[in-house]
Amino acid sequence: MEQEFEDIDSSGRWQNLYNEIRNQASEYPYKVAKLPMNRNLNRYRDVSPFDHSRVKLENSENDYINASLVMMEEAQRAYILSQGPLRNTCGHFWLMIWEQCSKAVLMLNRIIEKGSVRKVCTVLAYLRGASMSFTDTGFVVRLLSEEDQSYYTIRVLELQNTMTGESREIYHFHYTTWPDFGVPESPASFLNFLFKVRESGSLGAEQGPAVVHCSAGIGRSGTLALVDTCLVLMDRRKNPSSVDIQKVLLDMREYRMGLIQTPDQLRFSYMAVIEGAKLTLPECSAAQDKQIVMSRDGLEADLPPPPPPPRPHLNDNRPNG
Ligand code: PTR
Ligand code: PTR
Ligand code: PTR
Repeated sequence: MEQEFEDIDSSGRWQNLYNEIRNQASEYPYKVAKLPMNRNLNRYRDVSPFDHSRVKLENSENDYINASLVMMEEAQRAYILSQGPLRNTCGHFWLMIWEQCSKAVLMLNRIIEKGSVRKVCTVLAYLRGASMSFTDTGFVVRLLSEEDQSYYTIRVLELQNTMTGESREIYHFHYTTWPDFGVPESPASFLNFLFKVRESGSLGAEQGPAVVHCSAGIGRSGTLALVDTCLVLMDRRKNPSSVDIQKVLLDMREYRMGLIQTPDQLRFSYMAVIEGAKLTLPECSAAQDKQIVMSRDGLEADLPPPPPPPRPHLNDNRPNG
C-alpha cells in the first residue's frame, strides 16, 4: 500500500484515481428523498440517501431522515452516515439514535463553516450548556460532561425518552478542526481521535451503529468510515496487504453516494491507513520504532494527556472498540 501511495504521488495521479472511483461508483434510486414532502428534510439538493440503505424512523409519521446505514460485513462494522441535522430534523435525529441504539455521535464538522452561522443551530444546542427539548419526537438532551482537547472535544450526553421515561448516555465525539472539502491537520491527530472513539466501545458490533455526520455526511464522514474499516480489515486478515482501499471505498459507496469528496481526502485516507496500520498491527516489527517516533512527533506533541473516560462504567473493555 505504501508503494502504491508513493507511485500515485510521484505520478500525480490522485485526481485521475478519484475520478475513476467516481465513475465506477454505483447509482441507486433515492426516490423517497425526492418526495415533495421530504424536500425540507434535506440539507443539500444533491446529497440523498439511497432508498435501499436509508435509515427509517420507526416511531414517526414520516419515516424519512437523510441518513444511510453503511454495513461492512467482513469488518463487522456498521455506521450510520448522516447529514448534519437541520433545525426541523433534530428531533428525528435523536429519535434515530434512540431507535438504532447508537452509543455515539461522531461529529466531524466545525460549528461555523463557510462563514455560515446557520449551520450552528440544531443538534448543537447542548453546546450552550443548557438542556434541550425536542418536543416533536419527545426527547430531552442534557450535557453531562465535556473534555476539551486541542482539536476535538468529547462530551457525554444524557438522552431521555420522555415517552418512556428511560435515559441513556451517549458519547459525542466532536472533531473541531476539519474543514469541509479539506483534510485533518495530520494523520496522527486524526488517528488519535479515531482511537479515542474505538476505546469507548462505540464502534463495536455489540452496539447499535455509531452515527457519523458532518455537513452533508459524505466527504469527511466517508473518510472516517473508510479509514476505520480498512484498519479493521488489515487487522483481521492474515495478509494485511490484500486490503484494497479503492475497493473498500467502492463497497461503501454502495450504501451512500459521494463518500470522500476530493482527491486530497482520498490521499489523506491512504496516509491515515498506512500510519494507522503501523500503530495497530503488532506483527510489523518496524511498527514499534515508528510508534515511538509518531507518538513523540505527532500525538504527544500536539496534545495534552488524554482525558479520563467521561463515565467509567460506559467504558467497556471490548476489543476493537
Ligand atoms: N439547503 C441549502 C443548500 O442546498 O445549499 C443549504 C443549507 C440549508 C444550509 C439549511 C444550512 C441550512 O441550515 P440550518 O437549518 O442548519 O441553518
Ligand atoms: N452541494 C453541497 C456542496 O457541494 O457544497 C454538498 C456538500 C456539502 C457535499 C458538504 C459534501 C460536503 O462535505 P461533507 O460531506 O464533508 O460535509
Ligand atoms: N457537492 C457535491 C458536488 O457537487 O461535488 C455533491 C455531490 C454528491 C457530488 C455526491 C457528487 C456525488 O457523488 P459522486 O462523488 O459519486 O459523483
